[in-house]
Amino acid sequence: MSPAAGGLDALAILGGTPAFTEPLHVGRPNIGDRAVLLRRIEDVLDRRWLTNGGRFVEEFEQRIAEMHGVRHCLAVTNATVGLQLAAHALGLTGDVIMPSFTFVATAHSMAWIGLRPVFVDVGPDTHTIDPARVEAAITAETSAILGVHLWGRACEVEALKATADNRGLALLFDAAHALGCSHRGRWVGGFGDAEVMSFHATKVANAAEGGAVLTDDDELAARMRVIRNFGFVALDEVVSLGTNAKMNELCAAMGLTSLESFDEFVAANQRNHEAYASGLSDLDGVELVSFDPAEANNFHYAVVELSPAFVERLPRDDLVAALHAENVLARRYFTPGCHRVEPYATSATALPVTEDLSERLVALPTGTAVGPAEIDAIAAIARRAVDEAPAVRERVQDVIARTAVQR
Ligand code: T4K
Repeated sequence: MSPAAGGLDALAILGGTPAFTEPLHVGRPNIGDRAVLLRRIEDVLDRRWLTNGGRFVEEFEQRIAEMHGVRHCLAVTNATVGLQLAAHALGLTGDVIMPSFTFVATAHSMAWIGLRPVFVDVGPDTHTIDPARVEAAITAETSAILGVHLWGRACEVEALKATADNRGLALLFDAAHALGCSHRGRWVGGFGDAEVMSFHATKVANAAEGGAVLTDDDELAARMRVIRNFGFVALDEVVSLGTNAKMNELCAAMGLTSLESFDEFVAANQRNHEAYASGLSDLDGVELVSFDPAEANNFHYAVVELSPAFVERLPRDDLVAALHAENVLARRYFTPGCHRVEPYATSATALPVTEDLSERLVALPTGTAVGPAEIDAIAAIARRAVDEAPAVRERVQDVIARTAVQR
């Protein structure tokens, strides 16, 4: 999609024409080779094997396991359920220490199965769980640490592993963002007891809905296989509590097709990342979240961090409002931290780094649905919004005041 003809006459929030005629989303799905996907769907229908351990699910699992050098991969309905499957199979009880600065699914997945999320702060530069805070939060009730490889940048896994080992805790990773990412030259997927990836439509490679649990632990994998399928070990033989966490063949068909284009998707993301870096380079106080060139990353999140001086001049939410008016549906990932949403907010303690970051980050559209022309236009909108910050702020305040009156 290209910017609307005529370019940016005036900011749309100030009465101009929106720069884009159609919305630009964060999380617009990447679509692989349609012909291949449709052939696979025909195949599923011809074989009349729609779910419960079909050929495509097995192939999908093998590809992911090979790609990340792990012994086991279990395809599941989504990452939220994948986290629950791993937590249940590990026999977790009581408290699970995790970052608040993450998508709410990390916390909800544990709370939904009766575990208590204990939120700790993240590092201001890493955006991932701070190992020192983890150590300080451990009590007799703690059974596990759940790290999140946010933006595909791996947690400080060595420090977390040392703590987990010393204190006898399980170690899980929410690797929803980390398909095809590495840490110190090792693929994500094999760290801790298990790692869980997401193949939701909005992820770099997708199965429409889907997830994958990766582990090198043979026994854990065997337990999870049983639990994933209602506790069955053989026909009519149930040996434990179980659930239905199985991925179906149609999702696996999409997932496999998507994985085949993974390199192409990453290349588009990387090209976009470079376009944002150069387009935003002359804007003071705007820093693109970067990736270590020594590691593999999927570049799936184009996130900018605004400096405190920037947000003083133009609050992050006002910049987002200006972008939305132009049909650029930037997102405030992840605002607020999980500890500030129910059911966790009532018992929340302050997490200064999380609260600060959650007011200064903006996720911008990337993926195969956008390219350098759109990104140039987005950068131009941001520059213009900064130049006209007082008017933008006033306009946002006006709208808020009018909305309050209407209520
Ligand atoms: N852990 C972490 C760290 C995660 O980020 C996530 C998911 C999970 C765990 C849980 O994984 P899953 O259980 O979902 O496998 C989206 C996604 O729904 C969510 O999966 C993702 N993280 C999160 C970061 O983003 P929302 O509510 O912010 O956005 P949503 O789903 O409404 O979609 C975003 C935009 O994408 C929309 O503006 C429209 C567009 N879109 C979306 C879909 C689904 C499309 O154009 N087409 C589509 O099919 O959560």
